[in-house]
Amino acid sequence: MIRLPADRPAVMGILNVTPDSFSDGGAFADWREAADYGRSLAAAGADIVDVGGESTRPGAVEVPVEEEMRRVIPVVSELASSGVPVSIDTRKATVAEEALRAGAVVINDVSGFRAPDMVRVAAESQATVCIMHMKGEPRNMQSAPFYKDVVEEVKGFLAGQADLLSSRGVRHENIWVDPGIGFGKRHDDNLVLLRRLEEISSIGFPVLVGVSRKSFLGTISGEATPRLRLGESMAAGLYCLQQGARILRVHDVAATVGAIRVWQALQNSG
Ligand code: HH2
Repeated sequence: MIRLPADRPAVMGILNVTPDSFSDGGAFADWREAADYGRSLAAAGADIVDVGGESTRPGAVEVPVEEEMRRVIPVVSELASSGVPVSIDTRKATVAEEALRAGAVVINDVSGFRAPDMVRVAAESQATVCIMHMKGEPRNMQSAPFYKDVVEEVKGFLAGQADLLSSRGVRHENIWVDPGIGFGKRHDDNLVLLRRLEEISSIGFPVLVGVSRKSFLGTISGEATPRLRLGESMAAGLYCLQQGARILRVHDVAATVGAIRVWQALQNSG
């Protein structure tokens, strides 16, 4: 488990150990390089480093469990032994279990703990869990998603999964929720979710949001290259904080930490 800072939002730095992630796939030659990068994210101010070995970009196919383990476990283990708080970004219970054994303290499941095995692993551990909403699976999630009221549906799902995990013994303070920006959402669904983020906070758990470099930002600004969406990512991240988000999941840690400091100084001035 991990405790959030009481006096400021937290930053989760993204470490993708994948050949095909949408903005930074294939960046590392081996696990040592990936771990060095993770340490640099912590040095830049990340409170948590989120290690993922399977891309969840729209259309991505599932990675076999052995391959995902081979990618992430040495990195998790190395970072944890350097004292970096690690989150494991996985949909597979076996990977989550092994990552916890290697020292991870957060399970970030983009499937929102829909798999009974994932619920079991969470319940048997002391880990913090991040429940994310996704409609469908990465391979089909962007084919005609539809909601009557996206906020109500996402909120209902997150509250239901939080209840399920609580009933199995996961402590309230170890649960975070995430609306899953870009996961089975149309452009306007993403915008509405961010505008009404306070309604998601109202279910009583810290809200984590991942907007960094995502394609809805490119749709707004016209920037087609994900890693050039820094300004877009900062603007959206600060907007989320204004709407009550407690944790930002980002690629650009140093820029985000600086932006948060300025935002907070302005909030607290006068
Ligand atoms: N977004 C991505 C992956 N994991 N986890 C949470 N809790 N929230 C998110 O919004 C989220 C997430 C997708 O981004 P990224 O890891 O950069 O890309 P990819 O899935 O292609 O590896």
